[in-house]
Parts: sequence; structure tokens; C-alpha cells
Amino acid sequence: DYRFPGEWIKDDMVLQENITSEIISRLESFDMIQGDVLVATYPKTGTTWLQELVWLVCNNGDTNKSRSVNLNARIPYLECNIGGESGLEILQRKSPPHLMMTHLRSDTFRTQIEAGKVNIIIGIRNPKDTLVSFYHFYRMNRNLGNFKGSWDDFFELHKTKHILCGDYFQWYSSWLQYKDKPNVLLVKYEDMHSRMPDIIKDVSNFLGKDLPQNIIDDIVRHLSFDNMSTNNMVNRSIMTTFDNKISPFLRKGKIGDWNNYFSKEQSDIIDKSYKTIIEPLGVTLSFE
Ligand code: PPS
Repeated sequence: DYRFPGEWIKDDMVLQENITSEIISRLESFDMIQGDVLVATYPKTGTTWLQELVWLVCNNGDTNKSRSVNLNARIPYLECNIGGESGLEILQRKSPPHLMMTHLRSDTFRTQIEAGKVNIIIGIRNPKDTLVSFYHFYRMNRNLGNFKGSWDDFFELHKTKHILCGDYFQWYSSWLQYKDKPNVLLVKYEDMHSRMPDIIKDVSNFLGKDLPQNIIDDIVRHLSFDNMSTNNMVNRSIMTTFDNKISPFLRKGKIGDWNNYFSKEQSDIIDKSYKTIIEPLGVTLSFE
């Protein structure tokens, strides 16, 4: 039964106070145009990694700029107000096509998705590693009250659906209903691990970009965990609300860390939801 200061609830989705209902209603009617790209992810599923990839694909692999301009300025986090300005406001100062990111469920964007103009890239990661990563994020994030509970306590939060951005499975049900539309691409965190060059090509094809092999090679190198961990423009080291001594934002970047946390019973609970909610949507995820 954990509450962090300033939390509020929209359609049983826990949100932070810097995400206001006013911004969400402005997003509902925000005009997305041909060529815009929306990255939609549940928290801790590799958002930052995917954002960086998408930005580099759209900017001809300009790794110098990605080391000098903060990721949030390059691909704004639409609904979030950081430093007195929402991502939507940052975006509106930039000329189109717009690159943007959201952790909201698809309901907010129904009109734009159905209009079919904006390119949507949904990022997904297996739910067990996602929850472990989320647990450490709750511990290190002062805006979430520096959660002091145990892993078991955190698992209960998710089980009761009282968690930032709501239940993982509800979140993905909302977005994956659109996964077969021509303007939607699904990218799996585990595939970024096992076959990054192919994923870069898939994203490039989807966005109509044709990158030469040497640029793809540069992007692959740039996106390595070690490289991104030391890039202050993506590793969130400038976020004063994060206590990187408790847990760095780029923490381990591995597949299968859940084995170090989950009990058999917890694992069975997630397997059941995965089999009844994710697999029937035609999506299979790798857990190790
Ligand atoms: S957030 O707060 O929602 O934006 O977090 P998000 O970026 O979605 O997820 C953070 C996790 O993604 C891992 N990550 C990476 N893994 C491998 N390689 C690279 N380059 C990389 N960049 C980010 C990051 O380490 C977090 O996962 P965990 O398991 O906690 O390490």
C-alpha cells in the first residue's frame, strides 16, 4: 500500500504530479502529421535505448550531436513537465517532422493513431525484467519517494495495479491492438540485444530511411550499454531527482536478471498473465 507524494490516478493509472490532466487533454487533440514519429513504451522497457536508436536513424547517425544535446530535447517526453515545461511545449518549438515519446496508454492518442499519419514505434521488454528494473527505479527516484520496500513489496504494488503508468499487461493490451497497422512497428528489447543491426535496419525501413553500412556500424557501437552509460546526454546523470548511488539509471542492461529476484510463485503469476494477455495478441517475448 505505497503512495508517493503528489501521485494521482487517471483511469486506474498512477501518474506523477508533473504530468497534468491539462497536458493529457492537450495531447488528445494535438495534430500529428505525416512523418512524425511517436515512441510508445511502458516504463523500464528500454525507452531510452529505443529513443536514441530512433533519433540516430532519423539524423543520419549523428553521434556527435547525440553526445552534446540532451535526449529529452531531441525526443521530448510528451506528457512530462521537466524544468517548468512539458515535452509537448518543447516539441512545439521544433519544426516538424516531430520525434516524441510517451508512457501513456494508447487511449490518449486514439484519434491520431486511427488517422494513420504518425509513425508509431512500440517498445516492449519481457515483463519480469521490466518489473525488476522498475523496482530499482522506484528505489532511486526521489519523485517516487525513494521507495524503501523490498522486492516482494514492489511485486505486490504491481499485483494490485497500484504502480506508475498502471499494470504492464493493461498497458500493452491498449497499444498492441494496433500492432498490425501499417504505421505501427513493434520493437523488442531482447531483439535489440541479440540482433541490433537488423533492428536498426527494420526501423530505418519503417521510417523510409536508407542508411549506409558504415553508419549502421557507428550506430551499433554508439548504442552499446557501456557507451550509453558514459554519455551524459542519455544516462540521465543530470536528473537531480535520481539518486544514482542507490541505483544508476542504466543499471545492468541485461536479459534474465529477474531470475535473481522472482520467487516461483511470482514467476507463475506473470507467466499466467503473459499467456492469457500477451501471447494471444501474437507477441512472444524472450525471458533469458
Ligand atoms: S525509463 O525510465 O522508463 O525511461 O527507463 P527505460 O529507458 O525504459 O529503461 C531503462 C532500462 O533499459 C536499460 N538500457 C539498456 N540496456 C542495454 N543496453 C543499453 N544501451 C541500454 N540503455 C538502457 C537500462 O539499463 C534499464 O534496464 P535495467 O535492467 O534496470 O538495467
